[in-house]
Amino acid sequence: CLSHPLSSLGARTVFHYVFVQHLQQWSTGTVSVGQQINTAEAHNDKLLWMFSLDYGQLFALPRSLFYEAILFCSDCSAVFNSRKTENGYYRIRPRADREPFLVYCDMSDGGGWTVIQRRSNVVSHFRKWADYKQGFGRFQGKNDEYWLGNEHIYDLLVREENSLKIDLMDWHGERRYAIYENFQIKNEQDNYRLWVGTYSGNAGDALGMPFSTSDKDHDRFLAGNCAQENKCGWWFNRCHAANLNGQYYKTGNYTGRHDNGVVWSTWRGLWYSLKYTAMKIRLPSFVDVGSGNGKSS
Ligand SMILES: [Ca+2]
Repeated sequence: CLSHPLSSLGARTVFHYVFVQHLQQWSTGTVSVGQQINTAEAHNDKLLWMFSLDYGQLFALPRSLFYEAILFCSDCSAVFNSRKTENGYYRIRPRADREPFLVYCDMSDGGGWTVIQRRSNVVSHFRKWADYKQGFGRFQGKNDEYWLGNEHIYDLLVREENSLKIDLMDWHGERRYAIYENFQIKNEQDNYRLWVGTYSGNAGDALGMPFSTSDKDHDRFLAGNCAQENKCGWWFNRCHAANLNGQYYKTGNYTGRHDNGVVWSTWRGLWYSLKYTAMKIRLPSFVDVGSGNGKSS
């Protein structure tokens, strides 16, 4: 996560990261930074020390350790603030006690957006609870699509209040967006129930409910299973006003037994499947310190 110069970082920026200690070089126990060691794990011939440090603590580290550090940002806002302002995939770590994972960082639109969902292609979304929990899709190409995973999304959202922005595009290239303040999801015991605050935007307001998949039905459709009908997982009600994980129709308008397309009904209705969608989150307090010129494309 870290890039030079150190002094450009906010004093309160907190990093989750791992030091790789080569056992041949340093004897066990020589690394000690206050009481900040969360865990230490042995992996082959290396010892991984996991810390959560702020800028002051980081700066106080011995230089020899510093250069061995492998740093992970907690989200794409932290990536952006470390002056990595290119769109692309970055490995982030919202929780020090869990493994880092890849995510697409949208550094346009003000920068610092952590993208939790992208649609644009042909990855099947007809998957069970476990897949939606862990995440699926492709994490390489510029246009790859994925679901980040409900656990990862939960870990990203649990730390602080986040805004959700949804980007939509139809088959004529027309774009709309929806912004929700204070986007939260509950944990798995509460079926990743979605909660959103104030809506703003030009796409209309179309969200609510717990998460459902074909094997775990939490919707309000008593006679059936919305996730089965729509062939995907989503926060279904009876069944939906929006479903960005729906079937990908390459025609825009579609017909069928069920309104199971990539749908945002308050904009294009239930029988229009969108060409591109993304869901992305960012701290409302995020300040674009990277560019300093307020650029947003
Ligand atoms: Ca049902």
